[in-house]
Amino acid sequence: MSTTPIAARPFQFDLQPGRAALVIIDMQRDFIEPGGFGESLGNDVSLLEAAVGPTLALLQAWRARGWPVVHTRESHLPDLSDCPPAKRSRGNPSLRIGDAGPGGRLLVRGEPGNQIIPTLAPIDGEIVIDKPGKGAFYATPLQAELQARGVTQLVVAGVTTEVCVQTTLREANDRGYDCLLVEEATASYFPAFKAATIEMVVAQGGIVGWAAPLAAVLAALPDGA
Ligand code: C5J
Repeated sequence: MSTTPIAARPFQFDLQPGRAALVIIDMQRDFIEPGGFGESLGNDVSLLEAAVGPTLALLQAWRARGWPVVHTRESHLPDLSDCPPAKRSRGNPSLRIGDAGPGGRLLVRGEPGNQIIPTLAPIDGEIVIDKPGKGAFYATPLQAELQARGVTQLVVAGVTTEVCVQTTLREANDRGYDCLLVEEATASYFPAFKAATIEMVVAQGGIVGWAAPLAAVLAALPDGA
């Protein structure tokens, strides 16, 4: 199998074209736009905007090559039967998961605020995973979808770095996927947490995976269509 070397930390990531899915975590209005779940928790959502352009660049690169793309959405069923009481009881006591905000019910599947932002909206043929947890594998068909396509590597983008992105990286790592986190294509409401997460991922010889700048990933990709 041919590989494409990407300059990464803690050492070169050997991308296997066609076996590497782009996984975009929770680039939803609920986290990125005012009036959603993220803002309900007191966060400055404008901090996540920086990840949109780099994520779009990755998405366009994957689409141009016809490689697998996964989008995830943190979401709950309208009756909240998949939302553990412990999850709902924390956060903002006057605006909880399932309560009505300006974009509809917070973190509820199908609500306007729960959709992926228009710039990064999925297109036909891309995998969309609704996930009730922070990790993309818990209580979802993601593992089966990846296995069906022969995917063994995940190139990961999305928000927030230390919550859903990191949880997904750890879940994927335990399942045997090689994961590469693209540094500019992820963001946090807490820049220090983003930086710390990247260091945690690559520490100890890549105990969770690899990290690389966007430019290194794009420069290494073989010519697209
Ligand atoms: C959070 C996420 N932060 N997508 N979700 O609750 O990171």
